[in-house]
Amino acid sequence: MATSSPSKSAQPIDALIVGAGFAGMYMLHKLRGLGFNASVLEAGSGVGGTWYWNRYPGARVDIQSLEYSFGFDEELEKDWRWSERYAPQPELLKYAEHVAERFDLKRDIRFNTRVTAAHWDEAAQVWKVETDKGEAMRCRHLILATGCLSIPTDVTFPGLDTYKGDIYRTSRWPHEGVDFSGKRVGIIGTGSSAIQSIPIIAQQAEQLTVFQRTPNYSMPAHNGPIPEADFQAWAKDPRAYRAASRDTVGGFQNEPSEAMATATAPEEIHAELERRWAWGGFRILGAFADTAVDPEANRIVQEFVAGKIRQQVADPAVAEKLTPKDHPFGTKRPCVDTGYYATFNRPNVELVDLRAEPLAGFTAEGIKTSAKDYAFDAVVLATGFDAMTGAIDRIDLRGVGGRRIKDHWAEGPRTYLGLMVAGFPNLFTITGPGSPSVLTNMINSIEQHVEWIADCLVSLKQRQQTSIEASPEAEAAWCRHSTEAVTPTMLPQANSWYMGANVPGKPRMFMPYAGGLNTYTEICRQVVAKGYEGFIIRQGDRVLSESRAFTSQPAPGEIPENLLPIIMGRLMAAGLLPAE
Ligand code: N01
Repeated sequence: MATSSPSKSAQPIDALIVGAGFAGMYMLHKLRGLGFNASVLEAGSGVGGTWYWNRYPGARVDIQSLEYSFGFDEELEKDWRWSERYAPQPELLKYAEHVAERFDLKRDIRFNTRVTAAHWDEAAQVWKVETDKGEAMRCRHLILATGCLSIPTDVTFPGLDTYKGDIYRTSRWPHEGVDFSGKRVGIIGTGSSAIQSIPIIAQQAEQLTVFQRTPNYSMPAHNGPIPEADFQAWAKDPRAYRAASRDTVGGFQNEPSEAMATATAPEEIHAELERRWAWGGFRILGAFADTAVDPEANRIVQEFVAGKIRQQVADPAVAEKLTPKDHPFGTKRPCVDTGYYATFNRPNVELVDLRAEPLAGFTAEGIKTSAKDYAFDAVVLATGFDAMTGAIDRIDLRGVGGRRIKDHWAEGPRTYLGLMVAGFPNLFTITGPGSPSVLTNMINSIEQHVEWIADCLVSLKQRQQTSIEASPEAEAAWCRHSTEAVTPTMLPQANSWYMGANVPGKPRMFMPYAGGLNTYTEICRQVVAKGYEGFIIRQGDRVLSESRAFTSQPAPGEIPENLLPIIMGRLMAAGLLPAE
C-alpha cells in the first residue's frame, strides 16, 4: 500500500463507491441527496456497468423493462418510455446515460480508474484505497457496487495464443461493434450471452459453429412493443405496481401459483404450461409451487420444455443434443431467447456437442476437438463470469488486523445479510453474496440495498458513531439461515455459477440468498427496527452498541402439506434439523 499521495492529508470523504453501474449511480445520488460527500471510481469509460460492458449482438434484458427500471424518482419514471417489452442493450445504456445526466452524476465519477487495494486503518477508522492509476485516497465508508457478473472467468484454451483469427468475448465486446458478414465464426458457450447472440451472429456470418458443453433451458421472450394493456396496468399507478413487484420472491410480477404439478391433471398442467410459454420469459417458472423442490414436479416441466425444443428444431438429433439432461429445470439460470432453437434449422449453423467430441484447444486456423479441426475467421468466447465474488476478491481488500477478504472467504463468501462482512467495518456490498441479487430483478434488489445502506449511514451520523461491523455470530447465523433457505430446493444440485462450479478451484457454495426478496426485505427491516441487530457499532475505539445475535427471521409462509416431507428430509440430511 502506497504511503505517499496527493490526497493523503485531505479529510477522508464520507463514502467511496466502487462501480458506476445502476447500483453505484443510485448510491451516489442517494448519498449526495442526504448531504454526504461521496464519489465513485469506475473502471470503464462510461456509466451503465453490465450494460456498458456487455455489448454483444442481441444483448437485452430478460426482466420486462417496465419493471427493470429505477423507481426512486417519480419524474424519471414518468419521463422515460421503453420501446420494447425487453429493452436492448443500447437502449439500456442510453437509459443509464440519461439517469447520469438528469442527476448530474458524472461530476462525482472518476472513469477509467480501477480500485486495486483497500485496507482498513483501525486507528483512523478509515479505508485507505488505491487505484491502478497509483492514486491513494481515504474514505469512511467503502461501498462495493462492483456487480455480480462483471469479471469474466479466466478461461484459457491450449494454443489460444497461436490462433491467427479474431477473438471476441461477449462480456468485453468492442464498442464499435463487429461485422461478421462473410466470415466463418465459432462460438464457445451456450449460456444466456451465447443464446442471445447466436441468432444474430447466424444471420450475419457465412457459417456459425456453436460449441456446446452443457445445454440450457431457454424460453421465448416474445419480444416486441410493450402491449398497451400492460403499459396501462403499469401507468395507472407505477408506485403500486412497483410495490407489488418488490413484494415478490423474485422482485418481479410472475403470477406465482400455489398449485402442485404432482396434484394436477396432465391436461391442466399442459394448458397452464402452454399459457405461460405463450406469455414468454420467466413466466413458466411460477407455474407450479412444487417444481423447485420436488423432482417429480420438476420432471414434468423438463419434459414440457424438451417437447418445445423438439417442436422448434427440425433435426431430431440436433434437438436431442440441445435438450438439457444433467440438471433440473431452474437450477441453472434459465435463458430467455429470440429464435435461439430455430437458428439451428439454418443451413449455415452447426452444433458441436463437446461432450461427444471434447475441445482439445486452438490451432492457428481455429478450434480442434477430439474428432475434427474447424477453421474460423473469428471466435466468440461466451464462457461466463467469476460470479458474485470475482470483482470483490480481485481487490486486495484487508479488514481488521490486515485480514484479507480472500482468506475470510476461503470456504466460500460469508456475509451478514449480503451487506457486510465480519472484520470489515464500514464496508458494504450492494447485491453482494448472501443477498437475493442474481435470483431477482436486480434493479429492485439494488434499490432496496442502496436505501438500507443510506439509512444506516444516516443513523451512524446522527448518533456520531464512527463504524459499524457485522458480528461474527450474526454472520455465522446468516450463513446458516441462507443454507436452510436453499437446502430444501434443488438449486444446489446443478453445476451452476450460483454454486461457483464454473470456476476451477472456487469453493462450492450456493452464493445468493434463496429465501426471496420479499422475505429478505422484511428481515433487513427487522434488523434495523431492533437497533441494527447483529452489528457492532463503535465511536472511535469505544463500542457503543453491540448486538451479536441474529434473530430476525420472519415465520415461513405456510408450506404445502405434500412438500413438507421433502423439505424436512433435505434439511435433516443436511444436518440442519435433528433427525427424529
Ligand atoms: O455465462 P454462463 P453467460 N469449454 O456461465 C461454457 C447473466 N446474463 O455470460 O455450462 C467449453 O451462463 C459453459 O459451459 P458449461 C445471466 O444471469 C443475463 O452466458 O460450464 N465451454 C456455458 O455454456 C447469466 O446466467 C443476461 O458446461 C465452456 C457458457 O460457456 C449470466 O449472466 C444476458 C468453457 C457460459 O455460460 C452468465 O451468462 C447474459 C470451456 N472451457 C447474461 N467454459 C440478460 O439479462 C465455459 N463454457 C439477458
